Amino acid sequence: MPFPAPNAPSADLLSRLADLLGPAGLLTDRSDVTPFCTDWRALYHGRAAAVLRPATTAELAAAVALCGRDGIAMVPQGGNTSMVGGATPDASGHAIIICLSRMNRVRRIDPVDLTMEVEAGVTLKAAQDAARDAGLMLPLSISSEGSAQIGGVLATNAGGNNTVRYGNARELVLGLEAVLPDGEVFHGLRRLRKDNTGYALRQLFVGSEGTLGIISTAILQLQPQPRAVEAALCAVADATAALALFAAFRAQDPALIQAFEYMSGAGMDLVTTLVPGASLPLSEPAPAYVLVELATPRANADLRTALEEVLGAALEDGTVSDAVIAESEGQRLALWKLREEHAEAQRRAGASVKNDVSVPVSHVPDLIARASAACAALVPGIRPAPFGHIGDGNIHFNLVQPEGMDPAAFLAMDHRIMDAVAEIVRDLDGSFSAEHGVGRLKPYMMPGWRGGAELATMRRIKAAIDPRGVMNPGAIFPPDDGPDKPSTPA
Ligand code: 2HG
Ligand code: ZN
Repeated sequence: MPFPAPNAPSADLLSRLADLLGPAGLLTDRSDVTPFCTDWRALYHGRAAAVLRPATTAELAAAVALCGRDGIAMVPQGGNTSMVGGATPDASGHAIIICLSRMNRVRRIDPVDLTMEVEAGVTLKAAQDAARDAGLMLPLSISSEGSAQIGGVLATNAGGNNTVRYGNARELVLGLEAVLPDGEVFHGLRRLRKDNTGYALRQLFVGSEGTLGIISTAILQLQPQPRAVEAALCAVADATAALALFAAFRAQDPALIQAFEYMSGAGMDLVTTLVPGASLPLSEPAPAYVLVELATPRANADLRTALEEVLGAALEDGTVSDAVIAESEGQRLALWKLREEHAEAQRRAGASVKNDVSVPVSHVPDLIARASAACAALVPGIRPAPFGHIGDGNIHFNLVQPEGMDPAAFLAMDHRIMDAVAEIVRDLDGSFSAEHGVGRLKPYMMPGWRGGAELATMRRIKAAIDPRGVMNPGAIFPPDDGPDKPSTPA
Protein backbone atom coordinates (compact mmCIF):
# COMPACT_ATOMS: atom_id res chain seq x y z
CA MET A 1 0.00 0.00 0.00
CA PRO A 2 1.52 3.31 -1.00
CA PHE A 3 1.35 6.27 1.35
CA PRO A 4 -1.88 8.29 1.01
CA ALA A 5 -1.57 11.13 -1.53
CA PRO A 6 -0.59 14.35 0.22
CA ASN A 7 -3.32 16.98 0.55
CA ALA A 8 -3.53 20.44 -1.01
CA PRO A 9 -2.91 23.22 1.52
CA SER A 10 -6.10 24.99 2.59
CA ALA A 11 -6.51 28.77 2.70
CA ASP A 12 -6.68 28.43 6.48
CA LEU A 13 -3.27 26.69 6.60
CA LEU A 14 -1.68 29.33 4.39
CA SER A 15 -3.03 32.12 6.56
CA ARG A 16 -1.69 30.40 9.72
CA LEU A 17 1.70 30.05 8.02
CA ALA A 18 1.58 33.75 7.08
CA ASP A 19 0.86 34.67 10.71
CA LEU A 20 3.67 32.43 11.91
CA LEU A 21 6.39 33.40 9.43
CA GLY A 22 5.52 36.95 8.42
CA PRO A 23 5.86 38.42 4.94
CA ALA A 24 9.55 37.48 4.56
CA GLY A 25 8.82 33.88 5.46
CA LEU A 26 6.05 32.92 3.06
CA LEU A 27 5.92 33.20 -0.73
CA THR A 28 2.71 32.32 -2.52
CA ASP A 29 2.74 34.47 -5.70
CA ARG A 30 3.28 32.31 -8.73
CA SER A 31 6.18 34.48 -9.92
CA ASP A 32 7.95 34.16 -6.55
CA VAL A 33 7.36 30.43 -6.21
CA THR A 34 8.21 29.31 -9.77
CA PRO A 35 12.02 29.74 -9.55
CA PHE A 36 12.06 27.21 -6.69
CA CYS A 37 10.21 24.62 -8.79
CA THR A 38 12.96 23.85 -11.31
CA ASP A 39 16.39 22.39 -10.67
CA TRP A 40 19.54 24.22 -11.79
CA ARG A 41 19.88 22.08 -14.92
CA ALA A 42 16.25 22.78 -15.84
CA LEU A 43 15.63 19.05 -16.14
CA TYR A 44 12.95 18.76 -13.46
CA HIS A 45 9.90 20.99 -13.42
CA GLY A 46 7.32 20.85 -10.67
CA ARG A 47 4.80 23.15 -9.06
CA ALA A 48 4.29 24.19 -5.46
CA ALA A 49 1.58 25.97 -3.51
CA ALA A 50 4.04 28.05 -1.49
CA VAL A 51 7.62 28.48 -0.37
CA LEU A 52 8.30 28.79 3.35
CA ARG A 53 11.40 30.63 4.49
CA PRO A 54 11.70 30.16 8.26
CA ALA A 55 14.42 32.13 10.03
CA THR A 56 14.86 29.93 13.12
CA THR A 57 14.50 26.31 14.19
CA ALA A 58 11.45 27.30 16.25
CA GLU A 59 9.76 28.81 13.19
CA LEU A 60 10.73 25.81 11.07
CA ALA A 61 9.37 23.38 13.66
CA ALA A 62 6.09 25.26 14.07
CA ALA A 63 5.60 25.47 10.28
CA VAL A 64 6.37 21.77 9.79
CA ALA A 65 3.92 20.90 12.59
CA LEU A 66 1.14 22.81 10.82
CA CYS A 67 1.91 21.26 7.43
CA GLY A 68 2.40 17.76 8.86
CA ARG A 69 -0.93 17.90 10.69
CA ASP A 70 -2.70 18.69 7.42
CA GLY A 71 -0.87 15.95 5.48
CA ILE A 72 0.93 18.41 3.20
CA ALA A 73 3.95 17.27 1.17
CA MET A 74 7.06 19.19 2.24
CA VAL A 75 10.08 19.52 -0.03
CA PRO A 76 13.18 20.86 1.74
CA GLN A 77 15.41 22.97 -0.46
CA GLY A 78 18.86 24.43 0.17
CA GLY A 79 20.94 25.85 -2.69
CA ASN A 80 18.90 23.89 -5.26
CA THR A 81 22.05 22.29 -6.65
CA SER A 82 20.80 18.70 -6.69
CA MET A 83 21.97 16.64 -9.65
CA VAL A 84 19.06 14.22 -9.24
CA GLY A 85 16.00 16.42 -8.80
CA GLY A 86 16.10 15.86 -5.06
CA ALA A 87 14.69 19.29 -4.19
CA THR A 88 12.10 19.74 -6.95
CA PRO A 89 8.41 19.26 -6.09
CA ASP A 90 6.06 17.09 -8.15
CA ALA A 91 3.60 18.44 -10.71
CA SER A 92 0.52 18.42 -8.44
CA GLY A 93 1.07 21.95 -7.19
CA HIS A 94 0.13 20.79 -3.68
CA ALA A 95 3.60 20.60 -2.14
CA ILE A 96 5.15 23.27 0.02
CA ILE A 97 8.84 23.97 -0.50
CA ILE A 98 10.76 24.69 2.67
CA CYS A 99 13.73 26.85 1.86
CA LEU A 100 16.41 27.06 4.54
CA SER A 101 18.39 30.02 3.23
CA ARG A 102 17.34 32.44 5.99
CA MET A 103 18.76 30.07 8.62
CA ASN A 104 22.25 31.16 7.71
CA ARG A 105 24.24 31.76 10.87
CA VAL A 106 27.55 30.25 11.77
CA ARG A 107 26.78 30.02 15.47
CA ARG A 108 30.07 29.03 16.97
CA ILE A 109 33.55 27.79 16.19
CA ASP A 110 35.46 26.02 18.90
CA PRO A 111 39.23 25.88 18.30
CA VAL A 112 39.88 23.39 21.09
CA ASP A 113 37.13 20.97 20.14
CA LEU A 114 37.85 21.67 16.45
CA THR A 115 34.14 22.00 15.73
CA MET A 116 31.76 24.48 14.16
CA GLU A 117 28.04 24.86 14.74
CA VAL A 118 26.24 25.97 11.57
CA GLU A 119 22.65 26.43 10.56
CA ALA A 120 21.28 24.55 7.59
CA GLY A 121 21.10 27.55 5.23
CA VAL A 122 24.78 28.53 5.46
CA THR A 123 26.43 27.90 2.11
CA LEU A 124 29.28 25.44 2.19
CA LYS A 125 31.59 28.19 0.94
CA ALA A 126 30.54 30.54 3.78
CA ALA A 127 31.15 27.74 6.29
CA GLN A 128 34.59 27.03 4.78
CA ASP A 129 35.43 30.75 4.92
CA ALA A 130 34.33 31.04 8.55
CA ALA A 131 36.49 28.07 9.49
CA ARG A 132 39.44 29.52 7.57
CA ASP A 133 39.04 32.91 9.25
CA ALA A 134 39.33 31.09 12.57
CA GLY A 135 42.58 29.48 11.38
CA LEU A 136 40.91 26.12 10.78
CA MET A 137 39.57 24.12 7.85
CA LEU A 138 36.22 22.56 7.04
CA PRO A 139 37.50 19.71 4.88
CA LEU A 140 34.58 19.31 2.51
CA SER A 141 34.82 20.66 -1.01
CA ILE A 142 32.37 20.21 -3.88
CA SER A 143 31.96 21.98 -7.21
CA SER A 144 28.70 23.67 -6.15
CA GLU A 145 30.02 24.88 -2.78
CA GLY A 146 29.25 28.54 -3.55
CA SER A 147 25.51 27.77 -3.63
CA ALA A 148 25.05 24.41 -1.90
CA GLN A 149 23.92 24.78 1.70
CA ILE A 150 24.95 22.76 4.73
CA GLY A 151 21.48 21.24 5.20
CA GLY A 152 21.41 19.86 1.66
CA VAL A 153 25.07 18.89 1.77
CA LEU A 154 24.35 16.75 4.83
CA ALA A 155 20.95 15.49 3.70
CA THR A 156 22.64 14.10 0.59
CA ASN A 157 25.85 13.03 2.35
CA ALA A 158 27.90 14.95 -0.21
CA GLY A 159 31.37 13.66 -0.95
CA GLY A 160 33.46 15.74 -3.30
CA ASN A 161 37.13 16.33 -3.75
CA ASN A 162 38.51 15.65 -0.29
CA THR A 163 36.76 12.37 0.52
CA VAL A 164 39.99 10.56 -0.24
CA ARG A 165 41.47 12.12 2.90
CA TYR A 166 38.66 13.21 5.23
CA GLY A 167 35.67 11.07 4.24
CA ASN A 168 32.19 12.15 3.13
CA ALA A 169 29.94 14.69 4.86
CA ARG A 170 28.79 11.87 7.15
CA GLU A 171 32.24 11.52 8.66
CA LEU A 172 32.28 15.20 9.62
CA VAL A 173 28.99 15.28 11.50
CA LEU A 174 29.37 15.12 15.27
CA GLY A 175 26.00 16.59 16.15
CA LEU A 176 22.72 17.32 14.46
CA GLU A 177 19.42 19.01 15.07
CA ALA A 178 16.51 18.08 12.80
CA VAL A 179 12.82 18.79 12.63
CA LEU A 180 10.67 15.68 12.37
CA PRO A 181 7.57 15.48 10.15
CA ASP A 182 5.24 16.24 13.08
CA GLY A 183 7.24 19.32 14.05
CA GLU A 184 9.03 17.72 16.97
CA VAL A 185 12.71 18.64 17.18
CA PHE A 186 15.41 16.01 17.43
CA HIS A 187 18.01 17.71 19.62
CA GLY A 188 21.32 16.06 18.89
CA LEU A 189 23.69 19.03 18.85
CA ARG A 190 26.47 17.27 20.71
CA ARG A 191 30.14 17.66 19.97
CA LEU A 192 31.43 14.41 21.32
CA ARG A 193 33.94 12.18 19.62
CA LYS A 194 32.64 9.27 21.65
CA ASP A 195 28.95 8.79 22.38
CA ASN A 196 27.67 5.22 22.41
CA THR A 197 24.15 5.79 23.64
CA GLY A 198 22.10 3.59 21.38
CA TYR A 199 21.51 4.21 17.70
CA ALA A 200 23.45 7.04 16.05
CA LEU A 201 20.23 8.81 15.06
CA ARG A 202 22.00 11.79 13.54
CA GLN A 203 23.42 9.52 10.87
CA LEU A 204 19.90 8.51 9.83
CA PHE A 205 19.26 12.05 8.66
CA VAL A 206 22.58 12.29 6.84
CA GLY A 207 21.91 10.90 3.38
CA SER A 208 18.15 10.69 3.96
CA GLU A 209 17.54 13.29 1.22
CA GLY A 210 14.89 15.04 3.30
CA THR A 211 12.66 11.97 3.50
CA LEU A 212 12.76 11.68 7.30
CA GLY A 213 12.86 15.28 8.46
CA ILE A 214 14.61 18.58 7.88
CA ILE A 215 18.14 19.15 9.13
CA SER A 216 18.18 22.54 10.85
CA THR A 217 21.64 22.81 12.45
CA ALA A 218 24.80 20.72 12.58
CA ILE A 219 28.04 20.46 14.49
CA LEU A 220 30.86 19.66 12.12
CA GLN A 221 34.35 18.40 12.74
CA LEU A 222 37.10 20.78 11.59
CA GLN A 223 40.77 20.23 10.86
CA PRO A 224 43.85 22.39 11.34
CA GLN A 225 44.45 24.76 8.46
CA PRO A 226 47.13 23.34 6.11
CA ARG A 227 50.34 25.36 6.14
CA ALA A 228 51.43 24.14 2.75
CA VAL A 229 49.45 23.09 -0.32
CA GLU A 230 50.82 21.96 -3.67
CA ALA A 231 48.83 21.06 -6.77
CA ALA A 232 49.78 19.61 -10.13
CA LEU A 233 47.99 18.73 -13.33
CA CYS A 234 49.37 15.59 -14.95
CA ALA A 235 48.81 14.20 -18.42
CA VAL A 236 48.27 10.43 -18.40
CA ALA A 237 47.33 7.81 -20.97
CA ASP A 238 44.30 6.44 -19.15
CA ALA A 239 42.76 5.54 -15.79
CA THR A 240 45.23 2.68 -15.32
CA ALA A 241 48.10 5.17 -15.42
CA ALA A 242 46.15 7.47 -13.11
CA LEU A 243 45.91 4.66 -10.55
CA ALA A 244 49.62 3.89 -10.91
CA LEU A 245 50.30 7.53 -10.05
CA PHE A 246 47.89 7.30 -7.11
CA ALA A 247 49.76 4.25 -5.84
CA ALA A 248 53.05 6.15 -6.07
CA PHE A 249 51.72 9.06 -4.01
CA ARG A 250 50.23 6.68 -1.46
CA ALA A 251 53.49 4.79 -1.19
CA GLN A 252 55.24 8.07 -0.43
CA ASP A 253 52.77 9.27 2.24
CA PRO A 254 49.00 8.72 2.03
CA ALA A 255 48.45 11.40 4.67
CA LEU A 256 49.61 14.11 2.26
CA ILE A 257 47.01 13.43 -0.46
CA GLN A 258 44.19 15.95 -0.14
CA ALA A 259 42.62 15.35 -3.56
CA PHE A 260 43.24 13.00 -6.45
CA GLU A 261 40.95 13.73 -9.38
CA TYR A 262 40.61 12.20 -12.83
CA MET A 263 39.48 13.92 -16.03
CA SER A 264 39.05 12.48 -19.51
CA GLY A 265 40.58 14.23 -22.50
CA ALA A 266 37.09 14.66 -24.00
CA GLY A 267 35.79 16.32 -20.83
CA MET A 268 38.81 18.63 -20.64
CA ASP A 269 38.29 19.64 -24.31
CA LEU A 270 34.74 20.72 -23.47
CA VAL A 271 36.00 22.81 -20.55
CA THR A 272 38.73 24.56 -22.53
CA THR A 273 36.44 25.27 -25.50
CA LEU A 274 33.20 26.18 -23.71
CA VAL A 275 34.21 27.85 -20.45
CA PRO A 276 35.59 31.39 -20.76
CA GLY A 277 38.98 31.81 -19.15
CA ALA A 278 39.80 28.09 -19.01
CA SER A 279 42.92 27.00 -20.86
CA LEU A 280 45.17 23.98 -20.75
CA PRO A 281 48.56 24.78 -19.20
CA LEU A 282 50.27 21.84 -20.95
CA SER A 283 51.92 21.86 -24.37
CA GLU A 284 49.39 19.50 -25.90
CA PRO A 285 46.10 17.79 -25.03
CA ALA A 286 46.29 14.32 -23.49
CA PRO A 287 43.95 11.31 -23.42
CA ALA A 288 43.36 11.86 -19.69
CA TYR A 289 44.49 13.99 -16.75
CA VAL A 290 45.01 13.82 -13.02
CA LEU A 291 44.75 16.78 -10.70
CA VAL A 292 46.62 15.92 -7.53
CA GLU A 293 46.74 18.12 -4.46
CA LEU A 294 49.00 17.54 -1.46
CA ALA A 295 48.55 19.41 1.80
CA THR A 296 49.97 19.36 5.29
CA PRO A 297 49.42 21.31 8.52
CA ARG A 298 53.10 20.79 9.41
CA ALA A 299 55.43 23.74 9.46
CA ASN A 300 58.67 23.27 7.50
CA ALA A 301 57.37 20.31 5.54
CA ASP A 302 59.00 20.36 2.14
CA LEU A 303 55.86 19.52 0.25
CA ARG A 304 57.21 20.76 -3.05
CA THR A 305 60.07 18.28 -2.93
CA ALA A 306 57.63 15.51 -2.02
CA LEU A 307 55.48 16.34 -5.05
CA GLU A 308 58.45 16.65 -7.40
CA GLU A 309 59.90 13.38 -6.18
CA VAL A 310 56.85 11.36 -7.19
CA LEU A 311 56.20 13.31 -10.39
CA GLY A 312 59.84 13.05 -11.43
CA ALA A 313 59.80 9.27 -11.11
CA ALA A 314 56.43 9.06 -12.89
CA LEU A 315 57.70 11.17 -15.79
CA GLU A 316 60.75 8.98 -16.00
CA ASP A 317 58.91 5.67 -16.05
CA GLY A 318 56.25 6.99 -18.45
CA THR A 319 53.28 6.88 -16.05
CA VAL A 320 52.93 10.60 -16.65
CA SER A 321 53.74 12.16 -20.03
CA ASP A 322 53.67 15.80 -18.95
CA ALA A 323 52.90 17.77 -15.81
CA VAL A 324 52.59 21.29 -14.54
CA ILE A 325 52.93 22.35 -10.91
CA ALA A 326 51.05 25.43 -9.70
CA GLU A 327 53.57 28.17 -8.87
CA SER A 328 51.10 30.43 -7.10
CA GLU A 329 47.71 30.35 -5.43
CA GLY A 330 46.28 31.86 -8.63
CA GLN A 331 47.71 29.01 -10.68
CA ARG A 332 46.42 26.45 -8.22
CA LEU A 333 42.93 27.90 -8.52
CA ALA A 334 43.26 27.92 -12.32
CA LEU A 335 44.05 24.19 -12.23
CA TRP A 336 41.02 23.60 -10.03
CA LYS A 337 38.88 25.64 -12.41
CA LEU A 338 39.65 23.10 -15.13
CA ARG A 339 38.27 20.40 -12.87
CA GLU A 340 35.38 22.25 -11.25
CA GLU A 341 33.96 23.53 -14.53
CA HIS A 342 33.34 20.05 -15.92
CA ALA A 343 29.66 20.08 -14.96
CA GLU A 344 29.15 23.57 -16.40
CA ALA A 345 31.00 22.74 -19.64
CA GLN A 346 28.86 19.65 -20.09
CA ARG A 347 25.72 21.70 -19.52
CA ARG A 348 26.84 24.08 -22.25
CA ALA A 349 27.62 21.22 -24.64
CA GLY A 350 23.93 20.26 -24.91
CA ALA A 351 21.99 17.46 -23.28
CA SER A 352 23.94 15.12 -21.05
CA VAL A 353 23.19 12.05 -18.97
CA LYS A 354 24.86 11.75 -15.59
CA ASN A 355 25.89 8.56 -13.84
CA ASP A 356 27.30 9.32 -10.41
CA VAL A 357 28.69 5.86 -9.74
CA SER A 358 31.30 4.27 -7.52
CA VAL A 359 33.31 1.08 -7.81
CA PRO A 360 36.24 -0.29 -5.85
CA VAL A 361 39.15 1.96 -6.85
CA SER A 362 40.90 -0.90 -8.64
CA HIS A 363 37.90 -1.34 -10.98
CA VAL A 364 37.78 2.24 -12.28
CA PRO A 365 39.72 1.48 -15.51
CA ASP A 366 37.37 -1.43 -16.29
CA LEU A 367 34.35 0.72 -15.55
CA ILE A 368 35.46 3.44 -17.95
CA ALA A 369 36.38 1.04 -20.75
CA ARG A 370 33.29 -1.13 -20.51
CA ALA A 371 30.77 1.66 -19.96
CA SER A 372 32.23 3.70 -22.84
CA ALA A 373 31.82 0.75 -25.20
CA ALA A 374 28.29 -0.05 -23.98
CA CYS A 375 27.11 3.53 -24.43
CA ALA A 376 28.69 3.84 -27.88
CA ALA A 377 26.77 0.74 -28.92
CA LEU A 378 23.53 2.30 -27.66
CA VAL A 379 23.95 5.77 -29.15
CA PRO A 380 26.47 6.08 -31.98
CA GLY A 381 28.44 9.31 -31.65
CA ILE A 382 27.74 9.63 -27.91
CA ARG A 383 30.52 11.53 -26.13
CA PRO A 384 31.64 9.91 -22.85
CA ALA A 385 33.27 12.49 -20.58
CA PRO A 386 34.06 10.58 -17.37
CA PHE A 387 35.70 12.49 -14.56
CA GLY A 388 35.74 12.67 -10.82
CA HIS A 389 37.10 11.41 -7.60
CA ILE A 390 39.17 8.45 -8.75
CA GLY A 391 41.02 8.40 -5.42
CA ASP A 392 37.83 7.19 -3.71
CA GLY A 393 36.40 5.23 -6.67
CA ASN A 394 33.63 7.73 -7.51
CA ILE A 395 33.45 8.48 -11.21
CA HIS A 396 30.94 10.80 -12.85
CA PHE A 397 30.40 8.67 -15.91
CA ASN A 398 28.68 11.45 -17.83
CA LEU A 399 27.72 11.28 -21.45
CA VAL A 400 27.23 14.24 -23.72
CA GLN A 401 24.85 14.00 -26.65
CA PRO A 402 26.28 13.34 -30.12
CA GLU A 403 26.97 16.57 -31.98
CA GLY A 404 23.94 17.67 -33.96
CA MET A 405 21.51 15.25 -32.28
CA ASP A 406 18.19 16.58 -31.03
CA PRO A 407 18.68 17.01 -27.25
CA ALA A 408 15.19 15.68 -26.49
CA ALA A 409 15.82 12.54 -28.54
CA PHE A 410 19.05 12.00 -26.59
CA LEU A 411 17.38 12.53 -23.23
CA ALA A 412 14.65 10.07 -24.23
CA MET A 413 17.42 7.46 -24.05
CA ASP A 414 18.52 8.42 -20.54
CA HIS A 415 17.08 5.40 -18.72
CA ARG A 416 18.53 2.97 -21.23
CA ILE A 417 21.93 4.64 -20.89
CA MET A 418 21.75 4.69 -17.09
CA ASP A 419 20.65 1.06 -17.03
CA ALA A 420 23.52 0.00 -19.29
CA VAL A 421 26.05 1.79 -17.08
CA ALA A 422 24.42 0.48 -13.90
CA GLU A 423 24.63 -3.09 -15.13
CA ILE A 424 28.39 -2.75 -15.55
CA VAL A 425 28.70 -0.99 -12.19
CA ARG A 426 26.82 -3.83 -10.52
CA ASP A 427 29.11 -6.37 -12.15
CA LEU A 428 32.06 -4.43 -10.71
CA ASP A 429 30.59 -4.45 -7.17
CA GLY A 430 29.79 -0.74 -7.27
CA SER A 431 26.93 1.58 -6.42
CA PHE A 432 24.53 3.35 -8.81
CA SER A 433 24.60 6.48 -6.67
CA ALA A 434 27.86 7.49 -5.04
CA GLU A 435 27.59 11.06 -3.78
CA HIS A 436 24.64 12.82 -5.44
CA GLY A 437 21.88 10.71 -3.92
CA VAL A 438 18.96 8.91 -5.50
CA GLY A 439 16.60 11.88 -5.68
CA ARG A 440 13.80 11.64 -8.19
CA LEU A 441 16.09 10.41 -10.93
CA LYS A 442 16.73 6.85 -9.88
CA PRO A 443 14.24 5.59 -7.27
CA TYR A 444 13.19 3.03 -9.87
CA MET A 445 16.56 1.37 -9.39
CA MET A 446 16.19 0.94 -5.64
CA PRO A 447 14.24 -2.36 -5.60
CA GLY A 448 16.80 -4.04 -7.86
CA TRP A 449 19.80 -2.73 -5.93
CA ARG A 450 18.75 -2.45 -2.33
CA GLY A 451 16.07 -5.12 -2.28
CA GLY A 452 15.39 -7.77 0.33
CA ALA A 453 15.96 -6.85 3.95
CA GLU A 454 17.80 -3.65 3.08
CA LEU A 455 14.97 -1.84 1.29
CA ALA A 456 12.38 -3.39 3.63
CA THR A 457 14.25 -1.95 6.62
CA MET A 458 14.49 1.45 4.95
CA ARG A 459 10.73 1.35 4.33
CA ARG A 460 10.07 0.52 7.98
CA ILE A 461 12.28 3.39 9.13
CA LYS A 462 10.50 5.76 6.74
CA ALA A 463 7.08 4.59 7.90
CA ALA A 464 8.04 4.86 11.58
CA ILE A 465 9.35 8.40 11.33
CA ASP A 466 7.10 9.74 8.57
CA PRO A 467 3.93 7.61 8.73
CA ARG A 468 1.99 9.85 6.34
CA GLY A 469 4.78 9.99 3.78
CA VAL A 470 4.84 13.80 3.68
CA MET A 471 8.61 14.39 3.75
CA ASN A 472 10.00 14.90 0.27
CA PRO A 473 7.78 12.30 -1.38
CA GLY A 474 9.22 10.81 -4.56
CA ALA A 475 12.83 10.97 -3.37
CA ILE A 476 14.73 7.70 -2.80
CA PHE A 477 11.63 5.46 -2.80
CA PRO A 478 9.75 4.61 -6.00
CA PRO A 479 6.58 6.75 -6.29
CA ASP A 480 4.21 3.84 -5.67
CA ASP A 481 6.18 2.85 -2.58
CA GLY A 482 4.76 2.57 0.88
CA PRO A 483 5.42 0.99 4.25
CA ASP A 484 3.50 -2.17 3.48
CA LYS A 485 5.05 -2.94 0.14
CA PRO A 486 6.48 -6.47 0.11
CA SER A 487 10.24 -6.54 -0.12
CA THR A 488 11.80 -7.43 -3.44
CA PRO A 489 14.52 -10.05 -3.38
CA ALA A 490 17.97 -8.56 -3.99
C1 2HG B 1 31.63 17.24 -9.34
O1 2HG B 1 32.36 16.38 -8.86
C2 2HG B 1 30.18 17.18 -9.05
O2 2HG B 1 32.05 18.17 -10.02
C3 2HG B 1 29.33 17.24 -10.32
O3 2HG B 1 29.87 16.07 -8.27
C4 2HG B 1 29.41 16.04 -11.15
O4 2HG B 1 28.43 17.06 -13.09
C5 2HG B 1 28.57 16.04 -12.42
O5 2HG B 1 28.06 14.98 -12.77
ZN1 ZN C 1 31.63 14.91 -7.69
